[in-house]
Amino acid sequence: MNSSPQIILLTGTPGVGKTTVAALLHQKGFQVLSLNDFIISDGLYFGFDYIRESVIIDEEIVQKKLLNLFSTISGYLIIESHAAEIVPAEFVHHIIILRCAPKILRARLEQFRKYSKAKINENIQAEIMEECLIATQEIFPAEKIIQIDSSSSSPDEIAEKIISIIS
Ligand code: DAT
Repeated sequence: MNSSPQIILLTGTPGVGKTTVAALLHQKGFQVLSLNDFIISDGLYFGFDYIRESVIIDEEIVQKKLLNLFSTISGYLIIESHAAEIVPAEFVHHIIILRCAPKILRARLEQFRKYSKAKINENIQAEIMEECLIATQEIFPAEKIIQIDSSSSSPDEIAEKIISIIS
């Protein structure tokens, strides 16, 4: 099938709720891709950075594989990723950045993640410094970027907001 999917990027610092909201959107009938799962399952990385506790992504091959995938699908595709800037920009319809109050984010990361203290602090710092927002603003026009606060809305409310943005 020759097609041109419309990508909705769901991004934000780890712990803001991307996976949870993406799963709800999938339940509601949307096509969803976890970029991290895609990278791991297809081995699209050079190795593991033990200091930063994250995989070292082979961005070029990820982009090639994404373009292959995009040529086989149509309609909306929600891509959930911390590293939104890897996704070929010409397909991106909207970028949804989930945000979270640092105190709440810390509680989530301490409760649900097996991160070291250093990794938790790094993520809190990234949220305070708006790193995801700045990274997306460098690539995408302001009118495509929408921020949603995950500290004050439930995952279901956020999913519904995203659906209303798409429609
Ligand atoms: P991410 O995929 O961005 O790393 P997640 O979906 O795994 O984040 O969520 C981290 C934890 O926070 C998870 O245990 C569920 C909880 N959570 C997610 N969104 C929430 C929300 N809007 N309100 C309260 N808790 C939330």
